[in-house]
Amino acid sequence: MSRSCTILGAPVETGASQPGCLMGPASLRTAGLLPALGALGWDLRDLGDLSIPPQAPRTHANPAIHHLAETCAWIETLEAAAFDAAQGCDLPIFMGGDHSLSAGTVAGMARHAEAEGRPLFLLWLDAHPDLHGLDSTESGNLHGTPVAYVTGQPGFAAYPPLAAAVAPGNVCMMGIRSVDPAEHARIAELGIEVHDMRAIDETGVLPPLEAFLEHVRAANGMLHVSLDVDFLDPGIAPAVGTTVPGGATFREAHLIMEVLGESGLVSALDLVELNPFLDERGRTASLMVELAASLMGRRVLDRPTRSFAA
Ligand code: Z70
Ligand code: MN
Ligand code: MN
Ligand code: MN
Repeated sequence: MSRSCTILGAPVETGASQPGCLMGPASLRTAGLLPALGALGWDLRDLGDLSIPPQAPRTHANPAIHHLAETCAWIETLEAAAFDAAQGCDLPIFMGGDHSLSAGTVAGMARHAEAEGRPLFLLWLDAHPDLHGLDSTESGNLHGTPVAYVTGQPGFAAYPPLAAAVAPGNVCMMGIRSVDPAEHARIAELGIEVHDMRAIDETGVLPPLEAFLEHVRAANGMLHVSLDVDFLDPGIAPAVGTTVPGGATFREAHLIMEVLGESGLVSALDLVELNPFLDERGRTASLMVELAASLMGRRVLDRPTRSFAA
């Protein structure tokens, strides 16, 4: 029996500093995400792109915050859509859209995991930890807040109430290389596992990834993988509003995706922050599709099953 995958587009751009992520789902479709996964034997169901109705503006005590009403509407819509998708398939893929959408998708997956009596783990592949509260964000770009929200941090009274939180100890971040002071303090306070680029340069990606997967497996956990385009080096992935030098290489990123796929532990995938307006002849969209295919089982050669596979 082939495994099932639901594809959902979330054309969210209100959480970012500049427009363009709205076109992300269309660009991933044009780059061939569906045929690539279909060729790998997945039983695909395409639910199209979600939308929210127009919102009346909402203000916040932090005057930097913009598009609060839209962000909250997206979180509510995506939380419900992710919960439903996870009930109905083995592995939903959420095509963004900026990273604020993960506040909804991870929250919905956390509710799904809780209903299944299993813990949810979160692998955050990003240049940024996205750990701001509504009080601490200076840019007001709400794509900088999802990890703080889904781990149940205080200061989110203006966001929809969270049904189930992800334990901070179940979060692993890789590729981090741009951290604001408030985020730095929160990482220390929560003890979140962060493998910054310095650590990856020292050890490579495999040892920390295998240790984390072993932890997920031992807990019979579900794993949500959230891939921000800016995890990748801007030289190979220019289509992102916030380019940060020194990102993951093509080979590091593919290795991570292949090992994740072989683990059999991945329960959901976000593909976020693709801004097609900034792309060069579609190469970032194509790379994101190739990375998704690596996670979903594409291989150059057959390999023996990895020891930690469930
Ligand atoms: C910065 C802020 C961010 C993504 C940029 C950047 C946040 N910490 N997140 N790109 N995905 O504005 O809060
Ligand atoms: Mn499921
Ligand atoms: Mn991000
Ligand atoms: Mn980022």
